[in-house]
Amino acid sequence: MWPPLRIPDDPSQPWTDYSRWRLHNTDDGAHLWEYLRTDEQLAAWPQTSADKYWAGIPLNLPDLPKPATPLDAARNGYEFYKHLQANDGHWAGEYGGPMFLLPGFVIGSYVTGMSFKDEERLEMIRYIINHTNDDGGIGLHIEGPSTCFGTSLNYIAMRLLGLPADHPAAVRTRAALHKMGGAISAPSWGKFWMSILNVYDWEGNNPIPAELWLLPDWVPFHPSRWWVHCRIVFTPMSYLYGIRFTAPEDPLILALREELYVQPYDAIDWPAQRNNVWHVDLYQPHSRIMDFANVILKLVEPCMPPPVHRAALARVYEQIVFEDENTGYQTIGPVSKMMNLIARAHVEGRESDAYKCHERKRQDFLWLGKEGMMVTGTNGSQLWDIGFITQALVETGLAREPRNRESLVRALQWLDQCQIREDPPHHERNYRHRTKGAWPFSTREQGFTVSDCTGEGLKSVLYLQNQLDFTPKLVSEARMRDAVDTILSLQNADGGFASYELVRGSTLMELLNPAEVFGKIMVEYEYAECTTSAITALSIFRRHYPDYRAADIERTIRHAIQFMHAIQKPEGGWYGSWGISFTYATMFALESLALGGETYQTSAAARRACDFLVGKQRADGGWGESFKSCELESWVDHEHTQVVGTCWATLALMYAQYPDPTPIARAVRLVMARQLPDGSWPQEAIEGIFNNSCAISYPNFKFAFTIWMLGRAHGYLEERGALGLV
Ligand code: LAN
Repeated sequence: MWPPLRIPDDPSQPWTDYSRWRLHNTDDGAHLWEYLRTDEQLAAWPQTSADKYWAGIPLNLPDLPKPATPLDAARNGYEFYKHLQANDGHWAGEYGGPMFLLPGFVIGSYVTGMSFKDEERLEMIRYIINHTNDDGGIGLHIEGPSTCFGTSLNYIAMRLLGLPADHPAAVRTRAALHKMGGAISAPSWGKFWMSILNVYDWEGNNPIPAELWLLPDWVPFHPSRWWVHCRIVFTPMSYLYGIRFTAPEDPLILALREELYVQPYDAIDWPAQRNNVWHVDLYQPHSRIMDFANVILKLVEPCMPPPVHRAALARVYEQIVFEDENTGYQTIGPVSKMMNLIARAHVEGRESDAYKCHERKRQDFLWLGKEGMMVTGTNGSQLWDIGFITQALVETGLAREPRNRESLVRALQWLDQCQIREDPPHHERNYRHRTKGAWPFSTREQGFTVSDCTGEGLKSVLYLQNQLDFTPKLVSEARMRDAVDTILSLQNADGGFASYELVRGSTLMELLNPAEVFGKIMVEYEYAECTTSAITALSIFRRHYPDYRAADIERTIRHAIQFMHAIQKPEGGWYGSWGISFTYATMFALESLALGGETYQTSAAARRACDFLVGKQRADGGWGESFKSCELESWVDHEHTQVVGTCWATLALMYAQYPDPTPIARAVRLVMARQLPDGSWPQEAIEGIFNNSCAISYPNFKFAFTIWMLGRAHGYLEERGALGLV
């Protein structure tokens, strides 16, 4: 148990001294929030504008001249955004949203004997309280309705972190949990974490068989064929299930057993809970095959010869070590990180190097926001954010303005160090796709190829190096070719691109999706966004380097465009899986089609897409789409118009050279009207999504896409003599 904390009263105000928090960016772009305890430290390390911005401390910048044109507004936007650029050239940013990550961090730390600083504990509790819904429960993500998953795990997290059971916030959340019938009906990942903590019996879990890793690789449902996130989470899960890891009882664990349920702990019929999931949590119910497989697996489990089980655990453990070593101990994301840590601490002990490396890397996922401290979806979205803003600046012409040049050179330096130069150390044996030449989503150390991050990284470098005359040429042509080779290696047979790897298994595998709360997690799928990024990156690359693998590039682009045509929805839009949703993907799709010569005038598909978007424009000139579009895979309006969504839709229309400037001018007016006098835009609704159901924040989008849209709209309207419409 961690030492008691003194809990302040009002969670709407910081519980620590926010003037003492600093964001430390390491050389390779990792984000570490530090709390300065001494006055000497404070004097030596002043708070930057970025520290203040993300912590919600007003920057008190002077008002900028009122913009007369869209380009002025874009320029003001970048004047503000430059204040947030780190010295090393990238833009840090909050990457929160999911509410199931922090509890894993807390439980994993608790059971392995790692603590947090008191300031971190206080701000984590405050974060949870601030993201508690009015009914006392907590959702899958910050904008979602209360679920048993969110409520039970965050209740546990608050209690472990030091919130007393009789604190009003604990009382309220416990009451909400009891209204759902208690923690028994948490979905499988909730059951898993609670079993680790010894507050849920392992008998209440469906089997998680490590033995699957003993099957030969060619078996269609071998774990190496699963979506990389699913595989990397399943691996340590199967290990910890296989050894039935259970934290030793202590008074807090015993108290939680009383608090989490409406019936006495010992009276719970655990096997009867395996398929018991609270209805709000259930996004993807089990298939019959899944239920049947679970019954069979449960029957054969006791018959498994111990040497086979031991061999399976040894094989799984090897994969865990490979993953840790390939990623500098952060693993692909925060869920697997804590599971790997528990396994490594169990086998190698608390004095081991693995334990210490894991402890150090835990910090990369803790982010201080204005509502408290959260755990982020990855160790940041560094590459993704720098990719969009740099392309926006070059396309709008702002990059060439002398006031912005230095900032762009720094951005290029950051992009240069972020490219991955080699394949991972454990490449084949860890079933990894090549990484040489790729750009990752966050940092080079995290080290996973993502198809569209490679596309955006390459495009940014091409824009900065080949389209501007004042930048150093840091990324050699050979390294750009490596990136192209990686992109080309990622096209699937029907022309589409998936997220991290080639599609390795059948979509029928989704019938075995055990997670209940997420859709589309079992195998890779091809995505509109990933496919378009490959098309645009390759198209721009060949403009500058027409000789390199010209035939391969031509074939790949053509095939990818065919794929985009095939997945266009009958209504005209494209479904977006990572941003919300049709507005997001349709923007990328129309950009790609335009690069292949398809615009409103020349292509029925582009026309249909534009008409679809124009049909969704609201009376105020903007667009607003809800994350529910992603759950339902069909358009759902947001209650409010959204600046970021408006920019996506407007960019889409401009890519397609929509002939009537009126909708574009109306959108520009709306986005300009929402700009604050210091050049920034206020945060609106959440922008991103994953696995159909979980929203995730991209707060830097409100700078990149506004600047991009306004700057391009200026040129578009000017060309058509329509600037006067704004
Ligand atoms: C991300 C974030 C980035 C995102 C894009 C680059 C935007 C996308 O175009 C490709 C897929 C990718 C890389 C992606 C995949 C899934 C992630 C890693 C996330 C949405 C961030 C968090 C999420 C991860 C799965 C969260 C942990 C949850 C599990 C179900 C394991």
